[in-house]
Amino acid sequence: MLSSFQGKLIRNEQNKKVICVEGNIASGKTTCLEYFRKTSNIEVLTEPVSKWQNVRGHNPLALMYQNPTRWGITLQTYIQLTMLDRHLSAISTPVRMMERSIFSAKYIFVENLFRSGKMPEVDYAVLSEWFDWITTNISIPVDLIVYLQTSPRICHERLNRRCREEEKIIPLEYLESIHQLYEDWLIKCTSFPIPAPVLVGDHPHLSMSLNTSRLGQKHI
Ligand code: DCP
Repeated sequence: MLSSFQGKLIRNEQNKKVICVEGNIASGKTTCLEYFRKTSNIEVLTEPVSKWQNVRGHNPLALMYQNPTRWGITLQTYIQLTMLDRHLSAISTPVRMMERSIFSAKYIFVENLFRSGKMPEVDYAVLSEWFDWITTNISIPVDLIVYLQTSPRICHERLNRRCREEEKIIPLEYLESIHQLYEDWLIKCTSFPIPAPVLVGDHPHLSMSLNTSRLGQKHI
């Protein structure tokens, strides 16, 4: 249920914790989340990729990969809406784990399209206005970010193995750009605000360290 506090819309779920699992395409987020799906007291929300592949009979995900300059804003506007819907849905258990967030949609994917010259400046400006309005007027609580830090080369191998139709044309360089943006955001803390402490899963060594935003990293 939504209510208002000092003009900002908030969800009344104070005692519930939200964990966002972040990482490159094919970094293993779904596998990680599926592990927790069997655990009671944890609700798991994977990304609504099937919606991005079929909105009223259209496939904006495929269109974006075919022509990012034309369809990037179409896909990212819809992703922003579906992620907001996920963030605001009622939480049924003490802990919610969700795949990615409205923050990485903007700070990683929209940013990548714009910086690589594939998104016109006006599209970037409109998406940024939407994002700023949402995050100014609606409270989107995140308690922890789990970052699956995986080498782009490993992601590329997995991508080729799983053969999702829309993703067949993704080159290694695309995954390297996404990786760099994630590193700048969650490890170097040099690009955008980080909404919660970051737990880093350092693949393939599987060691974990806690990055308390700009306070430095603490090993646990
Ligand atoms: N995508 C995008 N823009 C976003 C979010 C996702 O273009 N803001 C694209 C990237 C992928 C597809 O959507 O082609 C699915 O994204 P994920 O990487 O999140 O899902 P995966 O199933 O690849 O994750 P994993 O293999 O780690 O479970």
